[in-house]
Amino acid sequence: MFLCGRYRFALDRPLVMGIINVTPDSFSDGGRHDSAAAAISHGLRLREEGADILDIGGESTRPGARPVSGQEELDRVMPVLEGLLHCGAALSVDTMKPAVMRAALAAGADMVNDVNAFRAEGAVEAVAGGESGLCVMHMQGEPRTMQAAPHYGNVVAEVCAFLGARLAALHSAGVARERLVVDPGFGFGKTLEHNLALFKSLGDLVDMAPVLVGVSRKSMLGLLTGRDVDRRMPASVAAAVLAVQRGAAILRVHDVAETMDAINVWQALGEQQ
Ligand code: HH2
Repeated sequence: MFLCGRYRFALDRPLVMGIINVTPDSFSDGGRHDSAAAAISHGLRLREEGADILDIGGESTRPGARPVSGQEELDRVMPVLEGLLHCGAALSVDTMKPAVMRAALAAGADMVNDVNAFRAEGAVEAVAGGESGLCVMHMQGEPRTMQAAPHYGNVVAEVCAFLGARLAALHSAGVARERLVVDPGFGFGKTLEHNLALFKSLGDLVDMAPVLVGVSRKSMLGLLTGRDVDRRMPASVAAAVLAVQRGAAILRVHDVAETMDAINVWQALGEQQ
């Protein structure tokens, strides 16, 4: 079971988290939904297409991205959160900032997705109370510089150890296990080889907590296919199905309808075997 604010997901089927970037500079859809009205109508469309969770982000984490101030992030995220509050999907806020976490939870957000794994001062305290879902992601370095020279001795062991330590920190702050999901953080301080090793070892993470996978339209798929970002949907859908096969519980995707179709077909054909 995954406890996610107003929602309790049984995890008897993969969940789809649709991405809403309210940013001018996100790598694949930057600038497309940067007015609140556009972001809200995009969210409603993703919900109609079947998204279980909508992930609202007001700061791009693409390699080299410029950090934004807390106020700027709040101004981007809060109107969208309020506009989608009763759309029928759980609402997640993608943020590294404790002040944004607190404001979003107070306004009714169901989940906090922190690519920094709640390491900022005050982040654990900001989310410890209540019943919100929490995504704990691995990142080496910080977005501005993380792709400069990623290095690991053993990437899978190091990512597992990091996530285990962050889960322990959250448990000891009183966070129930049912609230937590982990994410190896594809593309966050990782080369293609690191990403491939982690993808092949998703099964190692599944024992720790439900696993969220975010590979949608990312550059690792560009490297594998030679496609520009606006032509990576088929590769993203293929990777989503493989992630589910390896035990992923939640898929963070831009293309909700296509991902839902692929999962439904995979499940129906799989059940016939
Ligand atoms: N990837 C991105 C942002 N947030 N959160 C989790 N848990 N896992 C991910 O893999 C992940 C994430 C980057 O993708 P996107 O939101 O499309 O772009 P940007 O950060 O440029 O807004």
